This record gives sequence, C-alpha cells and structure tokens, in this order.
Amino acid sequence: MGIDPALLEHRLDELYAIGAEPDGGAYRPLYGPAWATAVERVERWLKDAGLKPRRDAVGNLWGRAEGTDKGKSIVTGSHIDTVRHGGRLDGALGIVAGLTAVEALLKDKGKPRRPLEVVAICEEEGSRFATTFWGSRAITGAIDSVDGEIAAAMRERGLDPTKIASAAREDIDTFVELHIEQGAVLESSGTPLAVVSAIVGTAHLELCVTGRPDHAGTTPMDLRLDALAGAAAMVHAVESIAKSLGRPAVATVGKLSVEPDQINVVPGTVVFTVDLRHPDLAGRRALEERIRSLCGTISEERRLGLAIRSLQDKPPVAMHPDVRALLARAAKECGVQATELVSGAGHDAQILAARCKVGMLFVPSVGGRSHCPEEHTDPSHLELGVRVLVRALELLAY
Ligand code: HGY
Ligand code: MN
Ligand code: MN
Repeated sequence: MGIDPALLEHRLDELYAIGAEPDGGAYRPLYGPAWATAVERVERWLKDAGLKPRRDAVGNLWGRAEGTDKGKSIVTGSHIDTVRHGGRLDGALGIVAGLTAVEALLKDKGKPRRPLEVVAICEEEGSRFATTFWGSRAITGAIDSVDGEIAAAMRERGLDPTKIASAAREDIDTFVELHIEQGAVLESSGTPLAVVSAIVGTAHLELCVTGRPDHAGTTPMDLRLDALAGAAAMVHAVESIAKSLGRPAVATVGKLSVEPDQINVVPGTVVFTVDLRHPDLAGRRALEERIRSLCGTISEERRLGLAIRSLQDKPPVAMHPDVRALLARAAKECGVQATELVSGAGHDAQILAARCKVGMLFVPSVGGRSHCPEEHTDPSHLELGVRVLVRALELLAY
C-alpha cells in the first residue's frame, strides 16, 4: 500500500511548527491562534486527500469518505491540541497517520464499503481550560454545560456554544487511534508495536490549603500557620504513598500556586493538583483514600484549613476485544507480533468507548519521554504503525 514515509515525517514537522515555543516544544491550546492554524492545515490536507471536511459545533474537524453501503462509520484520528512545551507526536501522530492511511486506501482501493473518516479532535489535554477530553466528550454527548470562558473562546472562533449538543454522533461503529506509548515499556522490551488492552483510570484532585499570611520578619516560627510549608509536607506525602504502593500506582503534583506569592510574606493559601492513576479502580480508590487521609492529618497537625475538590474521576476503560483481535491480526499480516499493553496515559478512545467500539495501537517512545520537546519515535516505527493502521482500516471498512 502506497505510503510515503517522507510525507508522513514532513506533515508531522509542519504540524509541530505550528505553535512552536521559543524555548522548545509546541503549544496549541484549544481555540487559540495556533490551534486554529493547525486545524486549517489539517483541513487542507483532508481536502487534498479527497475527503469531505466538516467542522462540528465544538471544532472537531472531520474528513469523510462515503461508503458504497450506508451504515455506521469507521473512524481514525486523535487530538490536535498539546500540553505546554508539547512534543511532535502526542495527538499529531494519530491525525497524520490516520490521514495518510485513509489517503493510501482511497488511492489504492477506491471507495470503501463503509463510511471512512479521519478526525482531528479539538481538545484532549485540558491545557487551557479545566476541560479534558472536550472534543471526544462532545462526540459522545457528554457535555451538559459550558462555562463562560470557554463559551467566549468558542465564539471568538465562530463557534456557537449553544449548539454543542449537535456535535454528538450516534453513527460511529469503530474508532481506531495510533498513538505513541509515552512510556518506556516497548523500548525496553524491544517491541515495535503494541495493541492497547485498557486505559488506566485517572482521578484529578485540587487541594486548597489555608493558613495565615504573616510578616516574614516578625512572625516567630512556632506561631506561624504557613500554608506552603504544610502543602510541601502534603506533596511529599503524595509521592511517598504512591511509592509505597509501588508500580503501577502513580501520583503527580503538577500545578501549585501560592498566595500572596511574595518573598517577605508567610504564605496564606496554597492550591495544588494531584493526578492519580492505577489500572484498576480499587487500586486507584485506595491510593486516593490514603492521600486524602494523610493530607487531612497534616492539615490538623499544623492547624491549617484543607479543602479537597474532585476535578475528574475516570474509571479504567477496556479496549473492545474484537478491535484488539483485529489490530493484532493486522499487525501479524504486516509481519509483526504485537504485544498487549495497558496505557498509563489517558486517550480520547476511553471517552469514545461509551458510544462505539474502540482500539489503539502504540509505537515506542524513545527513552519513554513525552509531554516534552524530547518526545521522539524512530521513523521506522512510525511507518510500521501506519502500515498496520492501513491494514486494520482496510479490514474494517472494505
Ligand atoms: O494526561 C494524559 O494522560 C493525556 O496525555 N491527556
Ligand atoms: Mn498527552
Ligand atoms: Mn495524546
């Protein structure tokens, strides 16, 4: 099947250049200028590939090839947004690979039997707004309200926040996503491809620690209610609890803000986030329970206030067995024995699973690095991933 690896790399480079940050990486936050430019570029590629482009009410970009039969669509793609200083492949690979695969199939095999679509999902990372999976939640009809900030940003892009419900799809049969592993399992085992078996469950918490702002020079140490010293003890507790549970439990404090954030003021308030993950729900609940309890103890011992808010609570999601088997067959027919792997990263497939059959392919990440400019995958692995994706889509849609 005619795939041009150089074109694949070139398109990935072109997308990576959109939202390039001066100190490395790319940043394409939802509805921002770089996001809009990237959507336009993919839209042009979709048209060049002979796909009919359509933007839905939240800005997901679809490219569709009608099938000879009617019926539900076969869809491939991924998210077009990035984290800050994001890498070249997270999300972008799934879009460019999906486009490349469908383009090759249309050229070599003509019109598919079933409708075949490529989707650039508008947002998955939650980098700009407190939304993760915004695009895929719209597709599954899971957005029931939109806050003012997002609504204003939508209107700026010519989107109508009152029309979000129209983005919901009931006519997708199967969604297949090619993604980088973003971890080091494939690289360390020397395996070039994995079929994802499940995606871990993720909980996001926000902890607000309240003390008392005081003068840094005149307040004795034993009289302080130092919110940052308390939060630091809690951050250490988060790490030690996850370490004591051992792999595959993980917990991350990724954001922390201090008020009044002045060199000569004892911090009065600290807000920080915790990202908790575990392949099974019981494991994740145990991790969360221990973190909540120890942070509570620390706040009492230090006479600090503590409010914990749940921002996200996603259970683990199994990939569809039929799709897993089909992806393994496609890999085998491309000459590779794919391994099976649980994804420690979240993906749109875990949301779309509510409405259709889903499956994912992983290619190795060099050094296991991702969500950083160092994100890299060997071009031969990218090409193999696309070839297996082509075969899988051919089995599904022709
Ligand atoms: O957080 C995640 O796992 C994904 O990259 N959004
Ligand atoms: Mn990501
Ligand atoms: Mn991703």
